Amino acid sequence: MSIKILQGDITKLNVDAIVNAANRSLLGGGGVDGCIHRAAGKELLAECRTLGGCPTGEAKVTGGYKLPCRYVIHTVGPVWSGGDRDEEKLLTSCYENSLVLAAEKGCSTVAFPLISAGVYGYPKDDAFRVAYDTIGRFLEEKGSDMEVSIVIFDRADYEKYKSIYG
Ligand code: AR6
Repeated sequence: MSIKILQGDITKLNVDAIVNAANRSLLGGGGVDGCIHRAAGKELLAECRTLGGCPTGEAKVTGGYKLPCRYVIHTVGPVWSGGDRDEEKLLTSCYENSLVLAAEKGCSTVAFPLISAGVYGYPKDDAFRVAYDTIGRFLEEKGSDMEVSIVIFDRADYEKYKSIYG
C-alpha cells in the first residue's frame, strides 16, 4: 500500500490521473479547479459541458488534454457547514468514488488535492485525516497496488502533515 504526501502544484504531476476539487456544475471555478482548467485548455471545459454536472460526493472522469496526466477525475466535495450535514461522509465518498474510477481506467498513479479544504471551508487538518484514512482503507480493502499521492499546496501545511503522517 502506497500513499505519498507531496508539496506543490498538482497540474505539473506526471501521473495517470489527477483529481479536481470541482463544483456541481463541473464548469470550472477558482482554486485548484481554475488551475486545472487553465493548464488543460479549452477542450477540458468542452468535455465537462457534456457531463451534465455531478452531485456532491460523486465523481466523473475526463481526458487530461494539455496536462501531463491522462485523466482528470472531477469530484465535488461538501461545503463545510459545521460538521452536522454529513460533510465527513460526503468527503469520504469523494475519495472512494474517485479511486473506483481511477481503478476502472487502469490507473496506477493518482494524485489528489485536499478536497473541500479551500473555498469550501472544511477544516484542513480534518480534511487531511479523511483523505489519508479513506485512501489507506480503500487500498487495503481492494488489495490495490495503486500509488496515490495527496498534494499539499501550502508548504507549512505540507511540513506539518509530512511530520505527522509521513
Ligand atoms: N495544486 C494543488 N493544490 C491546490 C492547487 C494546485 N494547483 N490550488 C489550490 N490548491 P479549493 P474546494 C489547494 O478551493 O475547497 C472552486 O472554485 C488549496 O490550497 O481549490 O473543494 C471549485 O469550482 C486547498 O488546500 O477546492 C468549487 O466551487 C485545496 O486545493 C470550489 O472551489 C482545495 O481548495 C471547491 O472548493
